[in-house]
Amino acid sequence: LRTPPQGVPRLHDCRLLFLPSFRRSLSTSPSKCGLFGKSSGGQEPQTLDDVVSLLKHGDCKRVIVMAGAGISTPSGIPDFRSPGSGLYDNLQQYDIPYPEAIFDIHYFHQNPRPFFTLAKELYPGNYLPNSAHYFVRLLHMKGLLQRMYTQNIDGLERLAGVPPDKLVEAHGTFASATCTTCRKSYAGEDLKADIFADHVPKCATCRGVIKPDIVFFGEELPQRFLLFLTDFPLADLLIIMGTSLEVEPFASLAGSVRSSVTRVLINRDAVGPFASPSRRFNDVLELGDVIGGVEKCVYKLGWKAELDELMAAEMKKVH
Ligand code: CNA
Repeated sequence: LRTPPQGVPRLHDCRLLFLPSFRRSLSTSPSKCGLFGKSSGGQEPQTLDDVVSLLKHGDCKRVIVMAGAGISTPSGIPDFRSPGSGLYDNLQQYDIPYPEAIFDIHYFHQNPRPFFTLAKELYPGNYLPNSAHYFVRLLHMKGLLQRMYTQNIDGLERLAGVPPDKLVEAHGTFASATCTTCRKSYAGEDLKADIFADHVPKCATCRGVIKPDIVFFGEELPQRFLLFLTDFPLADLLIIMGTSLEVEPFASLAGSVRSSVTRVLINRDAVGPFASPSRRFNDVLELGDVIGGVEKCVYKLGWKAELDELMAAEMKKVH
């Protein structure tokens, strides 16, 4: 594989890192050849209407979606950092020394129990996808999705029918697991009974602890993450939903689309480059609830009936 594109310094290190505060230094200079607001003579900042028009008129056909825990809070899964409801404000029961310890590989080797207590809570099967997940499926059905990069480990993208080849589960998955001692592979299902019985799953061969293939702080991201090297330079629209952009190297992906490419943030608050002076002139912020933002977009695109139909059909399958 080639070296990462220039100006994306953090992406050469594919270990999971937490950035306590936003201090990125990417080259996100204002676009010189941007697709600025067509409705206003080409000089005004872009709006959601401009993005809708790009999609409707076939000007964007390689859409990349980046997502985080905020797309799954409407499904009932807490995120990390939302004040009050986020996991980091509710970890007292896990008796851990600092919040990130729950996903810290060094801490896990000393004491895997807190992680497995949380794993029981987050385990796929307990929750259903919502319209944010199905919106991405719809982008795929319309032939517009280049790839979805998700930090989520809840499996809701898969459940919503985003095909595996269109998905990069950047922080891993519960679908498979590996013995931390002998590296024997397991299917995620093999661990389920132990996790639900509050037992730490142990390897049948060596009795080592089996860890779901979730990427912990300090661990390498999956090989598939390297698809960003070819995906991001090709992208013609980037939609970012429900993430604080505080975890590297994922967060730096936001800076690796071409500067002429519109980036849309659908999130409760402005984050990452959208909250910094390096915000691009053609960035679009849709602040508020992610479901509201997605539904507004879907409505403007004229896809509402299709999304409703898709969700109704999928809900029938699971009930
Ligand atoms: P985060 O740091 O907790 O940030 C979530 C972001 O989403 C924040 O900016 C919130 O304001 C925003 N948000 C939350 N709910 C909504 C909503 N309803 N509408 C709009 N915005 C909302 O989470 P990130 O994903 O950025 O951090 C990456 C971590 C979180 C990854 O390593 C994940 O594995 C991990 N995580 C995943 C899950 C999951 O799989 N569902 C749950 C909790 C944590």
